[in-house]
Amino acid sequence: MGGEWGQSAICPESAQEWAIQVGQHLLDMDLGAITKYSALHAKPNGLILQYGTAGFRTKAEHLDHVMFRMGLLAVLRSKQTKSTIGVMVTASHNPEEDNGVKLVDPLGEMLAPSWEEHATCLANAEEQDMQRVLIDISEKEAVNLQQDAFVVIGRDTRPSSEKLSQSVIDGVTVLGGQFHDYGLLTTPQLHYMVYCRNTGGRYGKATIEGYYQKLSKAFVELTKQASCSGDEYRSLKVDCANGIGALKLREMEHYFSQGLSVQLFNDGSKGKLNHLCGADFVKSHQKPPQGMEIKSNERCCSFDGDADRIVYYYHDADGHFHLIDGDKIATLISSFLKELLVEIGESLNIGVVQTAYANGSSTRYLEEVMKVPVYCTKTGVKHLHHKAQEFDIGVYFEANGHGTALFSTAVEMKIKQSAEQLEDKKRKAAKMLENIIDLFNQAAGDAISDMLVIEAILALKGLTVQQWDALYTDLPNRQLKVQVADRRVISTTNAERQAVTPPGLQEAINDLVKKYKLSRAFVRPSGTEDVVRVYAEADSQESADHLAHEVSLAVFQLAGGIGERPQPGF
Ligand code: NG1
Ligand code: ZN
Repeated sequence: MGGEWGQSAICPESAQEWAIQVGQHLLDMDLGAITKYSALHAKPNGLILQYGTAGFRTKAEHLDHVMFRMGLLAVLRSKQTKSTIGVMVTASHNPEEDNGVKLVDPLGEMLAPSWEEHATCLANAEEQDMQRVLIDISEKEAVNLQQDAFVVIGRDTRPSSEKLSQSVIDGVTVLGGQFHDYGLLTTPQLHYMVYCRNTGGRYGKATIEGYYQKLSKAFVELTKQASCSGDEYRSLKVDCANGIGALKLREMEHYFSQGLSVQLFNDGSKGKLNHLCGADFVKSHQKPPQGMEIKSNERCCSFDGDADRIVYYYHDADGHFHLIDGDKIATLISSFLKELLVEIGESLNIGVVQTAYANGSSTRYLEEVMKVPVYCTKTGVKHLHHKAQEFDIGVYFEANGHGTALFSTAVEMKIKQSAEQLEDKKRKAAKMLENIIDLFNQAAGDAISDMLVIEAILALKGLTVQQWDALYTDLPNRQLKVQVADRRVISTTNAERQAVTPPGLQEAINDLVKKYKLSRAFVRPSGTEDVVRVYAEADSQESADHLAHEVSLAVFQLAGGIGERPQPGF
């Protein structure tokens, strides 16, 4: 920490007196130091932010105080859980000028909901209320302030990230926490580190080398068993969104090169982060990224800016673009896992978890053809992750390509035993499953890990990208955004598939949906942007587009639209 002491808004001595009245143990926080350092990371006047679906996200220049305060909060959470807590500085697929921060809980999971509220409270506290809010949180959560705290920090490649992660470190140190700064990491790598550290190394080594080795070993073992070889299965074009994924994939590629050769595009050497490239661009525009030349039937994929999402795509012989999104990834993975279980002779329960954005065809295919139960949760990976934990094997994916598979401890042990005890074919299948389990990042959706899982499955099954795509045909769909004065006027139920307020909106949507075949539509306030999202699907692209437009108009009229009325055409 450097620089001059700033002018503090509250006199440290009087704050100290007040704290003594509140409770003796509070003296364990150096309130004077907090006030002084906090003033060096002052909150801009009037700025209100909310800990949303993926932490805080906004323009980077507004985030210095939030970073400092999340450093403080991470220490309290670490003391409370007696575990290592992670702090990731990233704004994922948002434009380069934005940034964000999220906390990672002990098992690599997203922060617990009650602490999300504390995060919002702390981030919005005026300078003079900071101490009171910290004390409040400590009391509510019965934090033992004498407990040691350890925080690990990672950041993406945004120009603003290094300085902002230094502000997190300032927050950690002022509350007496210890830390390890991993520097540049993908978001899922930070989740992995947290998970490793809190499970005594059983999950893996908490180093970047440990991550590369664990995943690559499993991948190479798997692909050795693939009977199909040749370039078709062994090369892949990867659009890295000009982000951290490029750096980490480049570091890692020599570990797995005997199983797969990757060609990197948008590797950050020229273009801007997430600009006209990356998984979010490809999924929402349903077209290939700029900066990548695609020959027909070549297998390609895109990561997002912090490499926790992945989508695949290809051009067919007629030059048509085909997107393979998170739903089809979940289908490939769950089908493969189910087949392996049948081969091993184990009847374990597999469930697939999706959100309302999952294409209707994928849900139908999983339920009716694959006979796999499917569950729908609210948007945001924490909801999917928790639901997936209820199964022996839970596969979860958002349509946008964020997802992974979770295996219960009992399953992991059972499969390990089977791999040692069973004979021949069954043993081979159990070994395969053992390696697949190691290849997944069970702490969070991970573009690198998912890419290797998918590549291994395609090689083992001898599937081309077209054959994979042909599992089912997506229903045409359209996603739109509507600007409203206050998006909180929209509340939803039934995993966000129905609007409860404002009055009349759901009825209007129901009437519109009735006009089209195989149709479905829903609206919800975004958790990461100040917009209302509209989703529609129908039997043709034209119908999906019309329906989405009509629903947007209904939102605009009934939920306080601002600016220009939504126009047809995209
Ligand atoms: P919001 O802005 O709440 O729709 C978006 C994605 C989520 C999730 C978060 C976090 C869609 C429709 N929404 O959330 O799935 O990935 O960002 O990054 O894709
Ligand atoms: Zn991301």
